[in-house]
Amino acid sequence: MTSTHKILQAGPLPPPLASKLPALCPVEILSDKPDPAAFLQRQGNEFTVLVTTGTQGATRGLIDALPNLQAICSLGVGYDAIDMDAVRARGLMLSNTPDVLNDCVADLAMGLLIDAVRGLSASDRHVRRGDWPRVGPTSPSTRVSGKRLGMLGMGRIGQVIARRATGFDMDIRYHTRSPKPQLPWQHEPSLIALAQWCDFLIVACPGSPETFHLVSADVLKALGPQGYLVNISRGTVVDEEALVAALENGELAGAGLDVFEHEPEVPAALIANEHVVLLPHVGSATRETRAAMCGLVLDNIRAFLADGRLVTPVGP
Ligand code: 8YV
Repeated sequence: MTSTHKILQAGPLPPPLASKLPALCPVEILSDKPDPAAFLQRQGNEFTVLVTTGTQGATRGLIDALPNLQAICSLGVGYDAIDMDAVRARGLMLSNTPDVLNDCVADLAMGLLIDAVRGLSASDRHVRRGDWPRVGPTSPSTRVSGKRLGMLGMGRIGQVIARRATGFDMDIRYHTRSPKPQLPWQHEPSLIALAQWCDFLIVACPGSPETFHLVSADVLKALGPQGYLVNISRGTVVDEEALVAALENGELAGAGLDVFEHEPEVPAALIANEHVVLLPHVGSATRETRAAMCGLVLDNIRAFLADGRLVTPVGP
């Protein structure tokens, strides 16, 4: 390992990762600096590696402030918060943490679906409020097994969700830009048609300018008053204002959301809605998966420091 490298850690990282960085090469933590902008101006040219997360990201401003940057190693599979134009323009290497989180994110998607459709969290609140002995159990909910599942996105995580849904005897179709003929599920070229067909729509596509607000007011209308939306990908894929309106107008039955357009801010109208299950972006947040993600970030940094390559590079 060469001593010419220096890591800039953008912000807080899980301890299994943060604690191991200093053994690799010198590290500075940007978010700990009293005046991060002044720090970057003074010392930005010292850093060759930026370690960040899918949610912390890396703005063009940050990348521009690091003139000797060579590699960005990010914790998380999604890299929509990293300015890809700046990455390409500078010819930077970028790694993410794919695959190791597929199972836990898929588990959470099924959990959100069952919770929203069967009203688990709402029923839990009912019992805790003491309503059971006073007014009886909650009203019957909606069946999950055997229903029609529409998948928006059918990448690595989407395929694991679809396999889980197969175990619930669901009929599955998916919408992606191009069909994946090797998969056993039917491709639907129109998202509106998919939403019209399905009972439940699960969003599992990456966040990007191309997927921004793909789940529009029209898509929600097509999903309809008996339909449920689940989002475990990025809040930006769903027009959140349209979602709030659809839920309030009874144009949608409910939703299970792990991600939000302006997270960690969650609209008050969603918080007040009994038909919505809200989670604080915890899809990959199990000890086992976070350990695997941290391990993969470390593997990428080690490989880069040793011979200038990444283990899980993003892009060509
Ligand atoms: C992480 C994620 O919570 O992998 C992703 O894209 O959104 C999550 O697994 C996040 O990246 C860590 O900050």
